[in-house]
Amino acid sequence: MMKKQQLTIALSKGRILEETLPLLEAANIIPAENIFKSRKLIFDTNHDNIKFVVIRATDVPTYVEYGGADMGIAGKDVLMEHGGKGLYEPLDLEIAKCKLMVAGLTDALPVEGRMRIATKFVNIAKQYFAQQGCQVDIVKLYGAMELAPIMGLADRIVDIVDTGNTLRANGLEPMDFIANISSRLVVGQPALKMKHKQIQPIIEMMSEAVVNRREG
Ligand code: PRT
Ligand code: MG
Repeated sequence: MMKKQQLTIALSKGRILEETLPLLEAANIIPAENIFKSRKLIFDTNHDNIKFVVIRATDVPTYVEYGGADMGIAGKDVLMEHGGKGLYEPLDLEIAKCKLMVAGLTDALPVEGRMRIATKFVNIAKQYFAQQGCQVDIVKLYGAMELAPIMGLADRIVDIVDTGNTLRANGLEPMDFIANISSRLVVGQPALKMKHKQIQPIIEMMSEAVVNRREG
């Protein structure tokens, strides 16, 4: 019998990890130790040929694109911002759902001339406003986007909104909808070719788990 190939799955640490593990478990892939209680970056699983790497959400598409991991799980926001080059996206996991929105101060007036947009999603914002035929200047921030309009750094922000509580708590409101977001399973181009036999049943089992969860 042919030896099983090594398979590395990149997981986003942070808020989506907790919802990710049950879906992997449904595909019978279970970490060998508690990921939340460890400072390790690489985790063994119940399969001696499958490993997890647990990294920043924004680094997941990069790892998978360059073959540093064979497949990964990341938010659609992160995948859109990355651009999706070299990534195949076979499955919507329907977890960590939220929306990408344009937001601004409550009762903000329409802006005369070029708007200034603060966001960590620079590529998404560029593309969105270009589609709207709207000339904007984009300011890259790494967090707490809500602060930017309050401090006069920007007219609007592009950010993730779930309940809207964070916006409201800071005197902002959602204005324009950009996209619905959920987490996706991604597979890299090289793995898709070389490890298809190994990956296909995993996708199928996870897909079943997504349906069961939906119909739960
Ligand atoms: O924290 P780090 O810089 O490492 O990366 P990250 O912020 O991208 O990771 P993490 O773990 O915070 O989020 C991972 C993914 O979760 C995102 O890429 C989204 O796909 C998804 N997700 C789902 C969310 C939310 N819901 C969410 N509510 N990500 C962020 N938020 C934040 C949002 O930025 C805002 O500050 O929650 C706030 C808004 O929530 P409401 O309920 O107040 O509207
Ligand atoms: Mg975060």
